[in-house]
Amino acid sequence: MERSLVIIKPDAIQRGLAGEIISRLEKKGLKIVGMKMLHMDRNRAQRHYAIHKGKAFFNDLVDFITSSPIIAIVFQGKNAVDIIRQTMGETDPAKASSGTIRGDLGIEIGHNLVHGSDSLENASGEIDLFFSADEIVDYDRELDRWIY
Ligand code: IDP
Ligand code: MG
Repeated sequence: MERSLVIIKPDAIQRGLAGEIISRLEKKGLKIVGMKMLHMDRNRAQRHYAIHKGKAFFNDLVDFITSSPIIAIVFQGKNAVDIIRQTMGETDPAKASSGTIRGDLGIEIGHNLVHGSDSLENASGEIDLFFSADEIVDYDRELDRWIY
C-alpha cells in the first residue's frame, strides 16, 4: 500500500474546510495513518518546497504556508499518491474540475487549500519531513475488505 503526505493548507484551516477536505479523502477509501497540526517555520517550508526554489512564486509560497497553522496527514491506500492528486484536482482551482477539492472550494492558485505528494519517491521524503517513524500508526480497518 502506498503512503502520501497531504497538507491542509492555512487557507483551508482559516476557512473551516479542514473537515470537508479530510472527509473527501476518507470517503474515497483512504486510511489516515498519521496526523498532526503545526505551524510550519520557514526552514521546514523551504525544505518542503525546495523543488520550487528560484521560481517567481517561491517567496510568496513560503510566506503563505508559514502564515497560519496547517494539518499534516499521512494517507495510506492502493495508488494513494495518484488518487489524492485526482481528488485534489489541478493546481490552479480555476482550471480544476468540478467534483475535485480545488475545483469545488477554491478560486486562486495561491490559495488552493491542499497539498498532496506528486510521486511515491517524493511522498517518502515529505512524510519524513513531518513525521518520525513512531508517529505513523499501523492498524487494521475492518471496512477495508469492503473497499478492496
Ligand atoms: P501542486 O501543489 O499541485 O503539486 P506545484 O506546481 O507543486 O503544485 O506548486 C506548489 C504550490 O505552489 C501550489 O500548490 C501553489 O500553492 C503554489 N503555486 C504554484 N504555481 C504558482 C503560481 O504560478 N503562482 C502562485 N502560486 C503558485
Ligand atoms: Mg507539487
